[in-house]
Amino acid sequence: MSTVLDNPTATSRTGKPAAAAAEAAPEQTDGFHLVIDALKLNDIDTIYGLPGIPITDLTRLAQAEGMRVISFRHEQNAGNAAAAAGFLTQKPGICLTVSAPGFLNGLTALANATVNCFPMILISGSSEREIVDLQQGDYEEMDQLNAAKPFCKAAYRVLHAQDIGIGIARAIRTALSGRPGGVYLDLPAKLFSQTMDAQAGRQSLIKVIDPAPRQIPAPDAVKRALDVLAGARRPLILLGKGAAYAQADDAIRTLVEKTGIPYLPMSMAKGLLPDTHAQSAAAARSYVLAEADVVVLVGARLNWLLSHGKGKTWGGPDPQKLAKQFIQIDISPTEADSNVPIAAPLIGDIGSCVSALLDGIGNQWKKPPAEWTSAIAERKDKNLSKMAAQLAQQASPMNFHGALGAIRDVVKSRPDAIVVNEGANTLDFARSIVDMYEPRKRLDCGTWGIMGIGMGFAVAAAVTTGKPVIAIEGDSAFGFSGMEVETICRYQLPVCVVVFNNNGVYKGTDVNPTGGADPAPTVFVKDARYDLLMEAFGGKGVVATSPAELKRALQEAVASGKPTLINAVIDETAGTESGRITSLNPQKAAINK
Ligand code: ADP
Ligand code: TZD
Repeated sequence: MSTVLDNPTATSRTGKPAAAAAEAAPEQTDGFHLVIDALKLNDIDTIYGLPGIPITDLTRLAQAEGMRVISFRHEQNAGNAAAAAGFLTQKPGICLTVSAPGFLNGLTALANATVNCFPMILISGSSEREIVDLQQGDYEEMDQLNAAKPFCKAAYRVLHAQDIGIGIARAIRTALSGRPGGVYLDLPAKLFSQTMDAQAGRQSLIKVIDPAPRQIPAPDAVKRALDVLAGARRPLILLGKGAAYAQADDAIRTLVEKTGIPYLPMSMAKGLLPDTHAQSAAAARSYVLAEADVVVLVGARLNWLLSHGKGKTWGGPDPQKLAKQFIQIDISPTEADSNVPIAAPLIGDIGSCVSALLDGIGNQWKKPPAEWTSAIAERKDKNLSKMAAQLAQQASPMNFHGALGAIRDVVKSRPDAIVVNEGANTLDFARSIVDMYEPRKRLDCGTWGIMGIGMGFAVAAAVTTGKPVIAIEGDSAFGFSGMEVETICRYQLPVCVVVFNNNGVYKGTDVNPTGGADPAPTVFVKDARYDLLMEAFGGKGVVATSPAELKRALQEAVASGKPTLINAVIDETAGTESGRITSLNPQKAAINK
């Protein structure tokens, strides 16, 4: 249900005192102002974008009207920022782009947001419909509405100023309700200068009421889930980024602690409970996935990141033969059975579902058998002490463990800092080494394993929270969005980028097999000075060659809140091809030439 704005406080758009303007002619508004007013009415206070025809004045006016406008160097980064803002705040992040090429640059981010279930709205200006539809060659001509459709939950276009309120309301509701995701909103150039009576304009705006309504699970589904769980001898709770997004932190923590069930966080669910929690089974991941007999999925999909719920990772070729059962809490009813049978789907929002389980459990719950929890503890201890030895390494140039050990210490002392992380080895090692202590403090390549989210996510994390941001970046990964260090400097954001510089994609040791002058495809300029990129824009650049140097530089950066880039010199032989997903690389066939 929605209400119209009936008591607005808008000022005259004519520039004349309101009373005089009213006498002269009825107060007017236009498409530009209606878009801004509609966003503000829905408590959206920030736009991530890149100006140009036809939206330049929209960015100027939005700033003039008190919105924060964060202007990027490439639309993909603005889009990634919007997506991360959506994940962190449960409000759709807004990305604003120009027509065709700007729109297409933003589209990857829109698709990535949708794949990751992050709410965002890509608003693009577009060329004139009459010309586009007859393919008469307009400036930046493209049928953007249709191009966007496969990459988002819905795509809408507004043709008349009086429909702007409806268009924005529909975009917000679609992005947030059910499974969150990306929405495209097409605003043709002509719309912005359309005028209408200001009072009628105000009344056309909609404040979206309850855009993500709670979805209460059915009592019989709750009972079924509890029955399955009660029969478990080796239960496991698996927390995904849906659980982090849901902001049901207390209920989730209570569920874990009250049941005593060991839990495993997916990478962006780290910190929902501190990684140092006694019930975390992260350091015994392979063991618990293979051995658990009942797994409660909380906002986590059984996709490639979880080996599709089958195979060796899960203890055998056919988990059904092992009588492994899944309980799946998800807002999307079609997620169940996507990869393996789900014994107990629990459909609803995570807060409501977890609360319903807690109500059903009452105070009678029997904690899991000690042989299960002590077997996990034993493996955890062994793996953690093995890791502690590796982390203590002080080799220079650094390896991944030495460098990440230093970062781990700094994050421990600043648990409020947000970690952004991308790369291959840099991602895989950081995910397991750097402990997180608070919810929604870790943002990474997510469901696609996409490179290029780094600086966009870092900007959004800093803008939405004001907290320090530590971006742990492979040198290849950093390159995808590296120019945004200028944006970070321009807005003076508390972001410290740590580039893991090992001279290439994965590592820096490949050679051209022909002996020709071209370097191998995975190799970069050796010993590049990424730190100077930050200095070019007035930020601080540091070279760190040892864990001690890296730790000191990072501590200083976080304490100062100043834009900093630490060029962390990593041994170019460290790391493996594709990090931990080498197995997904197609094998070269043994062909005789
Ligand atoms: P991960 O990559 O961490 O395993 P996924 O992105 O695969 O997590 O899964 C997130 C899941 O969470 C999606 O299936 C999505 O439908 C679900 N989800 C998102 N928000 C909510 C919510 N508020 N309540 C219930 N489920 C949610
Ligand atoms: N392009 C995009 C958009 N996403 C991708 N995932 C890739 C290309 C392929 N790719 C990976 O999957 S990881 C990676 C690429 C290019 C970079 C790995 O090198 P790095 O990290 O320097 O960032 P490490 O830590 O040195 O391995």
